[in-house]
Amino acid sequence: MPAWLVTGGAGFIGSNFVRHALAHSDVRVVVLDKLTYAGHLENLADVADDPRFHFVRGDIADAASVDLIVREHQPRALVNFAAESHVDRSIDDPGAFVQTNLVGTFVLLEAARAHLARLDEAGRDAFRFLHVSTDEVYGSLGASGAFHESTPYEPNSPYSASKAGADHLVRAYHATYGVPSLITNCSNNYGPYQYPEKLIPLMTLNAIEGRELPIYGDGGNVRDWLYVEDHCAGIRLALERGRIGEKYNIGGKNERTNLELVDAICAALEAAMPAAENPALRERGIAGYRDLRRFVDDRPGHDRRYAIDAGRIRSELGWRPGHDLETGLSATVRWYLENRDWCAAVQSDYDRGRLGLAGG
Ligand code: NAD
Ligand code: TDX
Repeated sequence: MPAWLVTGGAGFIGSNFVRHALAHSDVRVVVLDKLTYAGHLENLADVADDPRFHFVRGDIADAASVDLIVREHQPRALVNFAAESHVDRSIDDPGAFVQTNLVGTFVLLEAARAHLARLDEAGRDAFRFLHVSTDEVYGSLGASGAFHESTPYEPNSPYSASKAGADHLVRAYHATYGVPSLITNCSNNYGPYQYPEKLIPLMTLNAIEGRELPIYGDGGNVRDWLYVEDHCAGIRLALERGRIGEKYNIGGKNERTNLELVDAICAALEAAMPAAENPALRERGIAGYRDLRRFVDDRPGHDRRYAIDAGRIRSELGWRPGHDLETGLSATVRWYLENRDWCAAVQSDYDRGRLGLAGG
């Protein structure tokens, strides 16, 4: 049975992808993850006993460990999710982003090149390197238009610059060394197991606890939201049927301003746990979740709008998102309500305080 080496598989999207891959493909899944603040074995608890699942703790920027894992597991595919992923943290500590996102991807590409050189022709034909990237590499949009695969890269944060650099390395290793690679560029994901530093879980948990909902700037910044399972399905399609050397944009055409999204979270929470029955609000005389909203200092370099044109993956690979934002958001809010132990476990060193003002 072929193996897929999934880096960053203990994080939000990676762990959802591991579940998706084990359910939908006849493969072994080997996860390589450093278990940073964002990576947790709890995210993989339900697949831990699957004989097709194997976990290795390690750093993608450590060439010796990566080489060892590749030699031992002889992967048919390497899917790279491992990254420092939070824009606000990249403003406070950009070095970690360059190290993991750029140097780490370089180390993986070198390992793939060495692996390919050891394979026979059939093995080389079958191998794929899929690099999971983001729409943030394209920069910021005005009021209209959408990112296409041919949109020039104009990253604005240390996070997106490090992801853009990694994308360029992946492209160069295909052009120069023939590494059979693909890149996916996806919009904002949401769903279960997302670390509570990101907008949707942060707002959900703050609201449940009756804490303020910090909206950066005027709340008019637009993001294009996609349920994580739909992203995972797109990645698997690209891996199994995508054209080598191509990029595929993935997004669900769910543009919302941050203010609209926070209001939708409040509405979903009101349906699942009415504010009137929530002691955290009742004790403070707060009537509704929306009353917790506060406008706070903007994020430095805050991209105004993202929107994805996913025409290529739709027409070439038949990808379609299976979740609309309203049902996906309700399911996500319920998941956070029902998984408070998980929330407490992953936030042992984090209090949801403001990050990312160092550049301001
Ligand atoms: P995440 O922060 O939840 O998870 C990242 C995972 O990578 C964690 O398990 C962490 O332990 C691991 N990791 C970090 N540094 C590592 C290293 N040096 N070696 C090995 N493992 C390491 O991130 P996520 O939101 O799941 O994002 C996964 C990928 O998808 C990232 O590459 C990100 O750029 C990309 N992406 C994310 C989104 C989104 O909305 N979250 C959208 C598009 C693309
Ligand atoms: O407390 C907050 N208040 C707020 O207004 C937080 C955490 C965020 N925001 C705003 C900033 C953004 O406009 O909400 C929007 C979403 O913020 P994040 O959840 O931090 O996501 P974003 O910066 O858009 O990046 C995300 O999508 C693309 C992921 O974190 C990246 O990994 C991915 O590449």
